[in-house]
Amino acid sequence: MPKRIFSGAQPTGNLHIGNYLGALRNWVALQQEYESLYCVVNLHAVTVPQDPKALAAKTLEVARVYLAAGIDPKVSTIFVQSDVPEHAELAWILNCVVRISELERMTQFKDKARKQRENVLAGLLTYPALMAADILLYQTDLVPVGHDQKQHLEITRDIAERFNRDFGETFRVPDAFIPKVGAKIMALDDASKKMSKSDENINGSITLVDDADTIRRKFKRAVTDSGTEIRFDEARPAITNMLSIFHLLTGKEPSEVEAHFEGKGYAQLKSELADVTIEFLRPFQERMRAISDEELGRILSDGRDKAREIARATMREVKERMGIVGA
Ligand code: AQP
Repeated sequence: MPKRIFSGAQPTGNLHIGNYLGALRNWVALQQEYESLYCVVNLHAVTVPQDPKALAAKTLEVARVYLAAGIDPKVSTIFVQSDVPEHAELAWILNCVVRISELERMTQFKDKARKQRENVLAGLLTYPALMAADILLYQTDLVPVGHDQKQHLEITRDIAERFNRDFGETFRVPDAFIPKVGAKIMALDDASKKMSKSDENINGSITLVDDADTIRRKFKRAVTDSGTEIRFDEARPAITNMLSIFHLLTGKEPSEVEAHFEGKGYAQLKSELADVTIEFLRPFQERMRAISDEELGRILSDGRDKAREIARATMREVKERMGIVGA
C-alpha cells in the first residue's frame, strides 16, 4: 500500500504566498511519492462568519489554485470537504472523544476567539475535531502543513490513539510534515505575526492573485528591522522573512542569497523580491485562468467520488466499533 497524504486549505479569503510556501508547494512535491488527497475545507471556513456568496466563489477559486500550483488531478484527488458528508459525521463522533479542556488549549482557538469577542461559535472550539475527522477518515500517514497547524496535528494524533485504545485499532496515527523553511511566513506589516488570509490589513500578505503593481506596493511598504545588513538572523525577523521568501521562490541557497545582497540596501531587496514574486505569479495566474469551469467541475466530482469511497469504508468501521447501528 502506498503511504497516504491528506491536507487542505480554507476558502476564507485569497490564498497567500505563506499558504503556498508553507503547504501547497510541498503537496506538489510529495504527490508522486504518496497517494494524495487535497481538500478545500469549506466547513472549516464557517467556524467564523462568512459571506455566503464570497465563500462559494472562494471554494472554487481555492480548487483552481491547487491546480495552478501543480497538483495533478491524474495523480492526486482534489475535492471539496462538504461534498463528502462523512467529514461532518466523523467530526461529531470525534467530538464525543475529545475533551473540552483539550480544545480550550488550542492557540488558534484562543487567538480567533479573542477577535470574535462574545460571539464565538461553538464550531470554532470544535474545529480540531473536524480537522481530525478530515485526516483520520482517509487513514492518512502524512499531513503536510505550515507551523500554525502543528498543535492541531498533535491533538489529531491524541484523538486517534484514544479511539484506538477505547474501541480497538481503527485509525492510522498520522505524522505532520512541516518544512524547515517556509513553515511560518510572517506578515509584511508586522514580522511578529504570521501572514494570514483573514488579516484585516490587506498589506500584510501577498496573495496568489495580486497583480504586479499591488505586489510592488506591498513590498515597498513592508516593515524592516533596524540596521542595514541583509542576512538571515533570528533577531531581525522582517529581513529574514523577506530573505526566506526570496530563497524559496528562486531556489538559491541562503548563503548565495546573502552574497547576492551583500552591500545592497533594503530598497534593492524589496525591489528584487517584488520582481521574483511577480515572475513566479505571472504563469501561476495564467494557469488559474486557463482552467475552464467545466474542467474544474469534472475534477471536483471525480475527486468527490474517489474520496467518498475511502471515507465510507472508514465510517462503516467506526460505527461498527462504537455500536452505532440502525435500521
Ligand atoms: N503564514 C504562513 N506561513 C506558512 N504556512 C502557512 N499556512 C497558513 N499560514 C501560513 C499553511 O497554509 C495551509 C492552509 O492554511 P489554512 O487555509 O488551513 O488556514 P490557516 O492555517 O488558518 O491559514 P491562514 O492563511 O491564516 O487563514 P485564516 O486567516 O483563515 O486563518 C496550512 O497548512 C497552514 O499551516
